[in-house]
Amino acid sequence: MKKVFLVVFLLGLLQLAIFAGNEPKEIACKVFAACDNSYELALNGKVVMSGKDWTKADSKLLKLRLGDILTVKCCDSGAAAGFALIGKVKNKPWIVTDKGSWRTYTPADINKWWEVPGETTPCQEASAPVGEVVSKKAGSNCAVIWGAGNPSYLLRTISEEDIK
Ligand SMILES: [Ca+2]
Repeated sequence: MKKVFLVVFLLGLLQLAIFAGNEPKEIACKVFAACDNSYELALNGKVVMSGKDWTKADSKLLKLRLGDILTVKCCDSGAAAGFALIGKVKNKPWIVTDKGSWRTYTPADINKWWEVPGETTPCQEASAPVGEVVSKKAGSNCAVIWGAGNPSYLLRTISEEDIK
């Protein structure tokens, strides 16, 4: 009888271990960002970074998981316009602004601009010196991107591809 209990106990432990293994892994990512001219960056709907000076890149350590959604509200106030971001993990570039993995969208409610509607479209590459500012601070390269309007709304999802 004691053996049965032991087996049940061990199976329970195994199940716990498997469950723990399925928890989305948390990745510590140091994010460098700046926008010409100002931005707010939200992680899953909560603003975690913002800046108003494109000549200085901001940096912050964010803990990201599979399925997390980064949304950015970018505002321009004339001349060049663009947003640049480099997220590094263990000092290597991990998520970086580019035309391929970032999208743009039009929020249904501008007061809840971080809520992404069903339809998103590809963002466009922009030309603004803010890219060099962020690249210099992070020590690696990135593209400068923009959406369709002003403000522009940008989106990056942490996908399976990022985690593997
Ligand atoms: Ca500008």
